[in-house]
Amino acid sequence: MRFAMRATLAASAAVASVAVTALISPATAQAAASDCKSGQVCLFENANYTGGMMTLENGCEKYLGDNWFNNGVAADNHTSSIINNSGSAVFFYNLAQWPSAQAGWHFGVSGNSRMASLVQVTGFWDGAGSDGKGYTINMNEDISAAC
Ligand SMILES: [Ca+2]
Ligand SMILES: [Ca+2]
Repeated sequence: MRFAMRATLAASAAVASVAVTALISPATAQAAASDCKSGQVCLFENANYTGGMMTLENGCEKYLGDNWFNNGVAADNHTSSIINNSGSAVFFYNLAQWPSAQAGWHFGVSGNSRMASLVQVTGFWDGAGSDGKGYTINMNEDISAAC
């Protein structure tokens, strides 16, 4: 009986330890630029490639409303820096492009390049009156799709 009690206590302690680790890890997860591997396109929660990180699968996420950084923070409207380690340009939009394309702002990040901040990017307007010209706009915390 005494042995059984001791075993139960040990098991409870182990479970509690796992639970605490699971709760703490996501909140303290800090990505770094080196976490974005060759070929990947990576969105970071904070400027300078810090905070949570997520990668684009197949180069596209036309709806970021159901995506999260690896620390549990919602990806939609929270991206603040980008690394594009793919060989192709990727475009980022202030409006979700799924289920249908939306007219709004977009900007591009060339293949094998990165942007440590999105506060001043060269954006293009896709809506009515689109003139094909680049404008300096603030896309920090304003990305809802990428492709
Ligand atoms: Ca998505
Ligand atoms: Ca952010």
